[in-house]
Amino acid sequence: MQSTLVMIKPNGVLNGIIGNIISRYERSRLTLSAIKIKRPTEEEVRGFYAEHQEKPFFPKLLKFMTSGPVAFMVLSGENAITSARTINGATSPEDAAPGTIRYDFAPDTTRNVVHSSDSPESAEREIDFWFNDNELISYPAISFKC
Ligand code: FUP
Repeated sequence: MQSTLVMIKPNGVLNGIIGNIISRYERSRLTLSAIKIKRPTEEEVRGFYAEHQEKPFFPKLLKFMTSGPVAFMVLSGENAITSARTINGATSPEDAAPGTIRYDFAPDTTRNVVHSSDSPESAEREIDFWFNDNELISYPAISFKC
């Protein structure tokens, strides 16, 4: 069992596709261990995306990520990190495969609708960044076999 940090970015929340996005993860047998919605502060976004602070696209990313509410969640299941990233699609929507979230909804790379952790080390750091241990719960995977 693995966990990953997923964010539905402001354009996903404001355009009412939280349910659509969560359904995709659930259909891949990922379960929600935690979820909350809040508008991140500039300081939080700078800390979260510290590795990108010096990149030319950072000011645009910072403005976008602080522009509205973000849905933060921890998804758990077999290969949760790879599964969530496959469902999301490539970072740039032009490279995203048909059927992925970013192919379907992302207007450009900055506003690419979702984030999910790229490694077990990032997942640990990112989950810890947005959640306290007592906000996480684990339960058996869904089988959908009734
Ligand atoms: P990802 O792992 O898919 O979230 O992608 P990165 O960590 O490479 O990038 C983090 C965020 O920076 C992306 F979600 C969007 C933004 N970004 C840009 O705006 N332009 C770029 O050229 C690369 C990333």
